[in-house]
Order: sequence, then structure tokens, then C-alpha cells
Amino acid sequence: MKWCCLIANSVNIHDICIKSTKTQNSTTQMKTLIQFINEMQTSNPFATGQFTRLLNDIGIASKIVNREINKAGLSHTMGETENTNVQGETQKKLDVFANEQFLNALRFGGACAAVVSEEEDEAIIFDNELSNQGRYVVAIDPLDGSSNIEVNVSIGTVFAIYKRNSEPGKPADETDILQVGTNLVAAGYVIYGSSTMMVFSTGQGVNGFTYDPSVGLFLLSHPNMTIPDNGNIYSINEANYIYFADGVKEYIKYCQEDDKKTNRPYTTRYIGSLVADFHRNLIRGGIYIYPGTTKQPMGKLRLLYECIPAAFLAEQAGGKASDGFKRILDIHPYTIHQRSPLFVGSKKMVEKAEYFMERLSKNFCEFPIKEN
Ligand code: AHM
Ligand code: MG
Repeated sequence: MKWCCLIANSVNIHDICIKSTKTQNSTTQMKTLIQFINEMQTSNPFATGQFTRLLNDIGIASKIVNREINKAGLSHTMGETENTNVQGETQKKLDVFANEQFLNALRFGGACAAVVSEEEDEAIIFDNELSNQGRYVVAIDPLDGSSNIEVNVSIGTVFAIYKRNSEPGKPADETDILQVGTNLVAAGYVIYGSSTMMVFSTGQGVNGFTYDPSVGLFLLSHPNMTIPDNGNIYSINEANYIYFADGVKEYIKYCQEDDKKTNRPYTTRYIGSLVADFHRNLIRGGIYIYPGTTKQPMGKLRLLYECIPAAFLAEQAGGKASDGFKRILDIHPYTIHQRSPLFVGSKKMVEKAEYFMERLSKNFCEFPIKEN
């Protein structure tokens, strides 16, 4: 189906109130994503409708990406391209496809003036009449965890939305793109898992919408998501153990100790897709850590389109996110593909990990280190 048809479809069918979940005893009336964001818009007398359009555009692109992921094994979209991105990683065909879908949706939506994407070396400033009126900029990892595509493991899209600083009417500039996380107006992810879900926050809690492919709609399935204060899952790539700071090593040891009172030893779960690991921990309680290492002092994950959105969602769900010492949302980005260590999840677990970092690894990583 052509992209423009999908837009047309989505506008019409999204207005329908769906009675989609029929269990033996009940019919649950579920709110669609568009109904939900329209309601948000209605409650804000200053809303221009641009934000609603923006989220809708992200939703539409994610449906196209979802369709392609679901048939990846059957089509020619699996495998690598000959290109590497600015991080030196080989791009998968689906990385490139997803990037194009989100960029197209945002370029022609009229709400977004610029995009930072993991797959693009530079920020994309949409310098056209329509986009120059856009009041928002978006940072996005179009397909996170893409090394998992071939083996049919959950992957995701992560996005962060900022209001631009410069006046609409002109192309966006650097002040719009390099904003601190506390300026975020919304962030979210789409998880392409055993079901496809969009989880996002506009700063008033976190809500999850499950995609119903039979009607082509995201439906509010997880209202007001909160992360347990404590949990017993820790997610970290332990193969890097020898390169970890002592604080991280000690925290891992703490997780593995036997102590009935605190429900230890905890359990390890590491998928290797930030979105999937984060999503599980959000629901069950847990901590995800991608720390700095002696080889990569700033870790692997990118601040603008991985750490900041995850941190925003964690905080909005009642959890916590830091680089081991300070709040992720307070870190000022100086470059678009900047990396940061990430400790995110249940509040008490992140605090415990920070305790070990503070005590044992205060000088492990001096900030800010200028590296790519
Ligand atoms: P990507 O954006 O290139 O997919 O890399 C980010 C991913 C995260 O989703 C995941 O948690 C992490 O990299 C896994 O890295 P590692 O294989 O080093 O554990
Ligand atoms: Mg990524």
C-alpha cells in the first residue's frame, strides 16, 4: 500500500471507537492512539494540532516498518548494506528502510523542522516552506537493536521530541537540535515484539498502545504504566566484565549475592535490544545498564536518541536514569551522536548501582569526554 493511502486510511479509521477486544464475558472499548492524542490536544487551549500530527506521523511510519519487519524473512529486506553509519556500524537493509520511512513521515508532516537520526551523519534540517513552520525537532533511532533482526528477536524504534527554540518560519538551527533532556516535550518507543506496541509519554505519565494488525490501529492497552520501585532483574552485557569500572563489578556481585531479605540473587535478562530490555524491566521491575568501559569510557548508547528518551520514560513511570553519577536528563549534549553510560530502571536499583559507582569509580570517567 502506498504511503499516502495509509495516511488517508488512518485519518478515517482512527476516528472510529473500536470495540476490538472480545473476551468470553466482556467487550472492552479501547481508545485508539489518535483518540488519545486528540483528547490531549483538546485539553490544551494553546494547541495548534502540530504535535498531534507529529505523533500520528510517527505512528504511521512505525506501522510501515512493522509490516516490513514481520515479513523480513520472506522478503529481501534482511541482511546488510555496503554502507556504514557515522558510528562505524554496518547498516542493515532494515535500518536504512526504517530511517527512510520515519524521515519521509516527518519531512512531509509539517510539524517537524529537523531530525537527528542514528543513521544520518548530520542533523537533517527540512528546509522547505511547510517544515519551516514546524514547531518540533525529533531525535530518533529508527531501528534499535538491529543486530537482532536475523534471529527474530524484538527490536524497536526510539524517539525524543523537543519544541524548537528558534522561531518557526525559518529553518531550524543548532540550538533546536542540541537541547538538554529536561526540555523534552515527549519521548517514546515502538517495540516490534511478540506484539507491536507504542509506549510514550508527554510528561504526564506513560501510556502503552498495542497494535491490532486486523484493524491497523494502536489501541490503549497499558494506561498509566508505572515501574516497580524495586525489582530482581539486572540487564547488562556481562561479557564486557573485565572492562567495567569497579563500581559496576561490585554492583553485579551485589546482584548475585544470596540474601533472602532482599530477594537476591537477582536474575539476569539481557536481550541486547535496549527497547526490549527496557520494556520488560518497565513492566516487571529491573535495571538496565550499559556502562562506560575502559575501551569505551562513554559506553555505547547515544544520548540524544537512546539514553534521553529511555530516561524520560523511566522518570515518568516513577523510575530513575543516570550515567552512574548524574541524571541523564541534566546532561547537555554537545554533539548529535554523543554517547553516555546508562543506568536506567527501578528507582531503588539505580540508586544502589549509583552507590557503588560513587564509592568505587568516581574518577572512572571524567565528563565531558569529547569522543564520537
Ligand atoms: P544499535 O543502535 O546499533 O542497535 O545499538 C544499540 C544496542 C542496544 O539496543 C542494545 O542494548 C545494545 O546496543 C547492545 O549492545 P551489546 O551488543 O554491546 O551488548
Ligand atoms: Mg540504537
